[in-house]
Amino acid sequence: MGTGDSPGILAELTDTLARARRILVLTGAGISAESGIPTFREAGTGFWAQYNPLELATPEAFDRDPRLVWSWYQWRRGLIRAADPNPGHQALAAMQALGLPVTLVTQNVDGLHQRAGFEGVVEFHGNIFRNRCRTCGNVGRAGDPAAEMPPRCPACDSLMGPGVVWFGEAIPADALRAADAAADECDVFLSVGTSALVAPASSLADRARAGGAAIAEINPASTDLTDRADYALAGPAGTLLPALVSGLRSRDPGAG
Ligand code: BV8
Ligand code: ZN
Repeated sequence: MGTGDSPGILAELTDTLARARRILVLTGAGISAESGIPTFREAGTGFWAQYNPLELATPEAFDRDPRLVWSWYQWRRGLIRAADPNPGHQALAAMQALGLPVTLVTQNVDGLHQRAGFEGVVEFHGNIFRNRCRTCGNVGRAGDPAAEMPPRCPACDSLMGPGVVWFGEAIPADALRAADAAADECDVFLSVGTSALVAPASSLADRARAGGAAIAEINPASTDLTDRADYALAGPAGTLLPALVSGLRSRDPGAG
C-alpha cells in the first residue's frame, strides 16, 4: 500500500484488483477530460465562463430561465457528441471484458462509458441525452439538437429539462441502491477522476472502507480522499487505467 505514481504502487494495486471478489469503480468528470470534455467546473468556458455551473445545474435556474439553462445543456450535448471515449473509458470496459467483477458507478452524464462498451453502467447523476419532466416524471430522448427552448412534456405539457440530476434533486433510487450495495460488498473501491466533493457520491468511499474495502484513487491532483487512500496514483486516467489493464492481462485474473 502506498501513494505516489511509482510503478510499485501500480503493481501492488494490480495484484489487489486481480485478487478482488468485488470491485467498485466510481468515476467523475476527470475521466472524460482526455476526451476533450471540460470538467464540471470548467464547463463554464468561453461564453459560459460568466456562469457558475453549480448554479445553472439547479431546478431554480431552469424555472427562472429555461432558455438559458436549456442552451447550456444543448451546448454540452454538442461537445459530447463530437467527443469519443478515451483509453481510460476503454480500459474500464476491458477490465469487465477480462471478467473482473467490476461495478461501475459514474457521476458523469456523458454516456462515454457505454460508448466504450461497458455494460450496466450505474448513472448516479442521470444522462444528458435524455429529457425528464420534473412535474410528472415522464422521460424522453434529447430530441432536436438545435432547439432553443426545452420541449413540452407530451403527458402534462410542462417544460421538460435534461435527464440529469440537478443540485437539490434526489439521486435516482435504483442507482443509489446499486451504488450503496456495491460499496457495502466491494473489497476494492477505485475512485477515478473525481474531486469527491459532491454528495452523496462522495460518501461511497467511506461506506466501502467501513465494509473493509481497500481504497484506491487515480487523479493527477490530490483530493480530500488522497490522504485516506491505500493506493493513490497521481496521474491521468487515460494512462494509468490502461497500465492497470496490461498488468491484469499478464496475470490470470481471479487466480487468487
Ligand atoms: C442531493 C449532473 C438530496 C448535472 C451533477 C453542502 C455541503 C455538502 C453537500 C451539500 C451542501 N449543500 C448541498 C449539498 C448537496 C449537494 C452537493 O453535494 N453540493 C456540493 C456542490 C457541495 N448534492 C446534491 O444536491 C445531490 N442531491 O443531495 O439530494 C435530496 C434527497 C432526497 C430528496 C431530495 C433531495 C445531487 C448532486 C448531483 C449534482 N449533479 N451532475 C450536470 O452535469 O449538469 S454533479 C456534477 O459535479 C458532475 O456530475 C460531477 O459529479 C460533480 C463534480 O464536477 P467536477 O468537479 O467537474 O468533476 P469532479 O468533481 O469529478 O472533478 C474533476 C476531477 O478530475 C478533479 O479532481 C481533477 O483533478 C480530475 N482530473 C482532471 N483530469 C483528469 C482527472 N482525473 C483523471 N484523469 C484526468 N485526465
Ligand atoms: Zn410531464
